[in-house]
Amino acid sequence: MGSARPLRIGITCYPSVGGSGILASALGEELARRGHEAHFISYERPFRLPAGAPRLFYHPVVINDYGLFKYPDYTLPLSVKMAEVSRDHALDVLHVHYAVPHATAAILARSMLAPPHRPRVVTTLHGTDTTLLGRDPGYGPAIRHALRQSDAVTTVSAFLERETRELLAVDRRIDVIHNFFEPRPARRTREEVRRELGVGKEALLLHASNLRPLKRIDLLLESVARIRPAQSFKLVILAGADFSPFAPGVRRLGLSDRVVVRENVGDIEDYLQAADLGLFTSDMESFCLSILEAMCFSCPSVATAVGGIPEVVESGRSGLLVPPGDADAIARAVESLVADPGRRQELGREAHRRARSLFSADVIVTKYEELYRRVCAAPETA
Ligand code: GMT
Repeated sequence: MGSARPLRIGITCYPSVGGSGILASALGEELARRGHEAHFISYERPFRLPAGAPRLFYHPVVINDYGLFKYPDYTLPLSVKMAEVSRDHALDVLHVHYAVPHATAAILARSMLAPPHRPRVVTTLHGTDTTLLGRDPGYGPAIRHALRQSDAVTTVSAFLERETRELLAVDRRIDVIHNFFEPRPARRTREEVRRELGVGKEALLLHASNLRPLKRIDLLLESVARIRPAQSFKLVILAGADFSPFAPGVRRLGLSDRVVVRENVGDIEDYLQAADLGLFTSDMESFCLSILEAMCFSCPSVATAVGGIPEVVESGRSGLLVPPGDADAIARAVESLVADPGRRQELGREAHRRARSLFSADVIVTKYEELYRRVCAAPETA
């Protein structure tokens, strides 16, 4: 950063378990560590945000429930809080993660302020804000407007940049800044965690997600049910949502002694370091942060070749990619690595090297800092 003055960045994200919130929290933490101020503005404190860290602040958005409204409104109180924090803390930038409704709220907040108090607005698209909501006629025009009005727009993969241009007809500069992950030290040993999960000599497969339909938990279970020998693995599912709707599927497929579920785990590092292989069966991912989290622990993944995943994993070098929706292909790829620990380790070593060289805080946070400085030096977007 040299001798440039520290920046004051407002960050808005979904604070619950989910890749965009995890990324935004980690970014704020790293910015504060580098001497900047990071002000989180959201309805809850992001769950991985450390308490008491210097230069890291949280400003809650209070939502009142008025009887007149059938649906509670978040966008307006969020924009008012964004304007208030921007003015009171002289924010340079409002950086919003996930366009809906955060980008719209930020544009509104900026227009509420007199010119000297106006922050620049940076919008980071994470995935379904383009690929799902961008197609929705009830959202698309508002997203397109907010992207045009933002001072900078970033996407977490080149795939998502292309999708955004195509689906939202956005003709402006978009910076691709991939996700990063900086693991925290595990709190327990690998052996302790494997003991907790009841894993002996079997290979430990790991899946982590919020279980939404596009994660294809049905396909995940169907695929592991086809792995032979059936006793060669256990699968731990780190569920960021209630797993009970999938429990009948586990029983029906005879997987009750193969699948262990842990819901809403904060210390994912404990499990990541204990795993041998990640397994991700999504129909769509703009990036798939969970794959990167595993790579940081030298754990390669078998994953579907969709969206931005091929930017994260080079198939055959740092993991194995398989066609989407193909339970047999997934099972065969997993079997090949369960049976060959040497090959697994080779892929794991390359996965770790790739994670550190392309997707570390050092590389990625520096890109965000450069972007902030660029938009601050440029004239305001009208
Ligand atoms: O866009 C979403 O579905 C939500 C978002 C989240 O909060 O989990 O996920 C997206 O952002 C992550 C972080 O950038 C990416 O790793 C995920 O691939 C992406 N999800 C999809 O594209 C479906």
